[in-house]
Amino acid sequence: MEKLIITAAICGAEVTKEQNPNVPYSVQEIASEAERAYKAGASIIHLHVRKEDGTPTQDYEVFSQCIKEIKARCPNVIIQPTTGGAVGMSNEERLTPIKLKPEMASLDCGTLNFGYDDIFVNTEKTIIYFAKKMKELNIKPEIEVFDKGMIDTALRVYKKGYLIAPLHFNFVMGLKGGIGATLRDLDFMIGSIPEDSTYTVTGVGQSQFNMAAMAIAAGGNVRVGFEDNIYIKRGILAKSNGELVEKVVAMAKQIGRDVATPEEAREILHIR
Ligand code: KMH
Ligand code: ZN
Repeated sequence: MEKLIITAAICGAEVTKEQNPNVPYSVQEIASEAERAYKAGASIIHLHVRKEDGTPTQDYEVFSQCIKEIKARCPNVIIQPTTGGAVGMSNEERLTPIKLKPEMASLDCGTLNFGYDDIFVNTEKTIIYFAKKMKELNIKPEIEVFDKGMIDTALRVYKKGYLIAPLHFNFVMGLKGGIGATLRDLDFMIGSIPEDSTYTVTGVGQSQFNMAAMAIAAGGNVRVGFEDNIYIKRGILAKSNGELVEKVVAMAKQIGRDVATPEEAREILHIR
């Protein structure tokens, strides 16, 4: 089995300090959380940024400062800025961080009800626009799919020539509005992607570690972090993203799966 790539989604756009005081907002807090996750074994940092008051932003300067600070503290880590941003942002706003030419960026491949009362809009035209820009800048997209139909959309976009194989998917599972978080759902998603693809599994909320266990055993990769889950176990808030990553590393060790360094992750994901 390939080594396990762990992604830490350290901050997200929606989660707040009111929910867990350890959620980072400032550049220094974000960089410290990235460092904790990296030291625990994360090779990819999925990056959202905030204004000082916690409001999500896609501001070029804030991304630039965070990336600089993370690079200084986490040599060689893969930084994957979001192009999803937060619900309601414009396409141009969402695309801002790719101007910094990161190695990777997220590429959301469909529209869905997002939680209880939001709609996260990604038309096929938008997806192609984003994919084209990433291809031009040689940025490896992490194809974010919240449901099976989004895999089909991504494959259509690939067939039109806007994505380069092997594709890398992130199955985001257990979000209200998207696919569930069960073994049957995961098996369906894995069986729906091309054989040469790689994939990461993100279990949202309570399903985070169940889904991580399934992904580790199946040979997939894992994303954890405050963006998706703020608890280390039921009812106990996580002290840091590092603590969440440590738990995944321990789970992998239990079944004898080694964890990839950033350089090994680049090789597995064909990042050139
Ligand atoms: N905040 C969500 C609306 C991504 O990073 O690409 C979108 C999101 C996905 O988090
Ligand atoms: Zn995100």
